[in-house]
Amino acid sequence: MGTALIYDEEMTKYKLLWVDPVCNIEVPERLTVSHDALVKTGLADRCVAVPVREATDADILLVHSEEYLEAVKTTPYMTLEELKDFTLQYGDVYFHPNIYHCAKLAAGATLQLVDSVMTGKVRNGMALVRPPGHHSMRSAACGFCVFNNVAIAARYAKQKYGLKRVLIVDWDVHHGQGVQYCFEDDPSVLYFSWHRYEHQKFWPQLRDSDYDSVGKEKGAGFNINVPWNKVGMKNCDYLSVFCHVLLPIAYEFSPELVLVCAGFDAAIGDPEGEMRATPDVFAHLTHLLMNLAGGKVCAVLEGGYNLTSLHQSVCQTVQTLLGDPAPRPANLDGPCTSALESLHCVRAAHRQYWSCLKHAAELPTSNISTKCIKVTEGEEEKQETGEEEKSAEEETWPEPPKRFPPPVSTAVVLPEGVACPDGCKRFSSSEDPAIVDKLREKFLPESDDSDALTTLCSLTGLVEEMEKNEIRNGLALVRDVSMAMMCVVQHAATAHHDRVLIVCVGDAVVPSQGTDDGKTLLVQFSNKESEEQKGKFHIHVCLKKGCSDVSGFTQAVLGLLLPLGYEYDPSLVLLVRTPGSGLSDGAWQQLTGLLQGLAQGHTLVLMPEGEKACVGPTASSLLGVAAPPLGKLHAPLPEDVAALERLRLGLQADWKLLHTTAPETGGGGEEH
Ligand code: Q9C
Ligand code: ZN
Repeated sequence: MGTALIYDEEMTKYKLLWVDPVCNIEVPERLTVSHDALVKTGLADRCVAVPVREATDADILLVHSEEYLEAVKTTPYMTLEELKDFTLQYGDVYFHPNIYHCAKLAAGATLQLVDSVMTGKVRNGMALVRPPGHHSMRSAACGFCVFNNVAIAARYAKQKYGLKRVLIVDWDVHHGQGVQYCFEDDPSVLYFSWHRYEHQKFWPQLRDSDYDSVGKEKGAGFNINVPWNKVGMKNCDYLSVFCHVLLPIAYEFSPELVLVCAGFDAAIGDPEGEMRATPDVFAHLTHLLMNLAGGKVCAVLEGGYNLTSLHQSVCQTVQTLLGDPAPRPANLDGPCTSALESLHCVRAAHRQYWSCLKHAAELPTSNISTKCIKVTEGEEEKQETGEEEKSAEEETWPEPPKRFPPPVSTAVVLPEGVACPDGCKRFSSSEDPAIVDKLREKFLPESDDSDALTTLCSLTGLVEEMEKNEIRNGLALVRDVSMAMMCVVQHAATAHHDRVLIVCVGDAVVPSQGTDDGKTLLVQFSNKESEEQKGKFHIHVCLKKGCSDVSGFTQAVLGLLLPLGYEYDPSLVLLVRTPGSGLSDGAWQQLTGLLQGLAQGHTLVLMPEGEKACVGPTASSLLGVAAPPLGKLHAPLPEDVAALERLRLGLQADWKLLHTTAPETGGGGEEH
């Protein structure tokens, strides 16, 4: 199952015809550079090309008023003066004789994408469109947008495929107020947006864009706004909001389809956003959504005005949709104070609606509220740092490194008699006698179990192949998981793996030796009440029913394991399942899928021989098949939520990505 790419050159055939410094950034080249980059990198060739179509009147009327549609219909016949006049009634938008045609194609392209994904023709996809859509409202063009492509698509998907829950993730740097207004009272469409806000000083300067616009009536809780009150937000700020707000709520919601308002003006170098996230962050944002809705993710271009960061970000997004492993996340040095203030406010505003946030801190006292306008009348405060402030467009950053998917995706080490799952490769390493002797001496001194020795030997070989990027990930059924784990950890250190993240599901005797020097980070999930925390690198997550409560487990994975994993940035993930872990296949597949955003997808899974039935589901997740949806999650056990919160608080001193509130300094002024 492939990835759709929807594009038509026709959508480059309109442009600004008069002088307007507000609109001159929205140029046809936005589309051509993006598409050219996909062609040059060979990514376009790997996608399924799906043709665009014109949205019909009926499609457009799903969101827009008849009067507005009829008015737009007359624009192709207008003179230049009439177009200018027509434009004047709206804000930050321009018309052109061909824009109506392009707007129909942009909406139609989005619907073609939804159809391709919903009918199973492809797994996911991206539509490269102009004009964008998320600012346009029922009866108004706005912010370069004419028809609300994604809003139309959400209504269309609900109507045509009977969907009950659609998630819209708007990672464009502007607030998609058009989408918010469309679904404000509708609990079947969950809308999430982060946006440059600056205490309402940034366009579109709406009170409605703040964190306390949570939706109305039945839709209360289904509108999530994350206002950025400072510019310069980085990868860490974005990932933190995904881990601590979007993902927990999205998993609880359990969408049947994910639509992304995929603007790239939140990336570094963009003159509108003035943020500092690098293009590779979009690989991670995309990856983190790909296990929702059974992988049904439709990304639709919105903004993005720095042509370089735009095409780099588009490539990162498409390459991830295609299933290539994400690059290692770099420099996650902790969210900034302003981002933490926003995070705190959003979580507080939503805690009454989502059980995953039940224990979130209450709204901060007014002095750190994001509403507090710290800027003095008129001029922006400018901290004189001596260093000249760079304008966004002068910003430079290295080109994201090329991503090479290893020749082998998934290697398996299985006992004879256990079939090799489709798409995987059976792995056995040539048995170098010197290595075999060492392994025997260390791990099997007084046994002559040659099968066990062969398995250990294969595991060490597998670790080396992953380090060389010849193999992406692997899976092994072993007799003694603890011993295999020990063997892999010891070998990884000699095979140049700088850091190994060990995720252990269930009770096992885990090696505590060597987990205090930072070369390994051990996170263990079980129902065994643990003694005190054993230090920064040995973390025990205790859940009352172990891993059998899917809600509690999911919450622990999203709010604890993922941020720890991202901040630790391992070069290898060792995922260990112990006998009788109680974890359902679905939750296990989610875990396996999510962890592959780390370590360039280098995950080695160890399972006990008794769990043969789990080989198939695990292999499928390792191969990049989306995990099946977990269904709407019920509230986790209150004691688990409380325990997780305590654990998170206790670990905050060591792990910055676990913070969800700003330090109480009274003002929260310091920045980056
Ligand atoms: N500098 C999209 O990204 N102008 N639209 C703002 C403040 C409007 C952006 C002026 C920007 C519209 C789809
Ligand atoms: Zn934008």
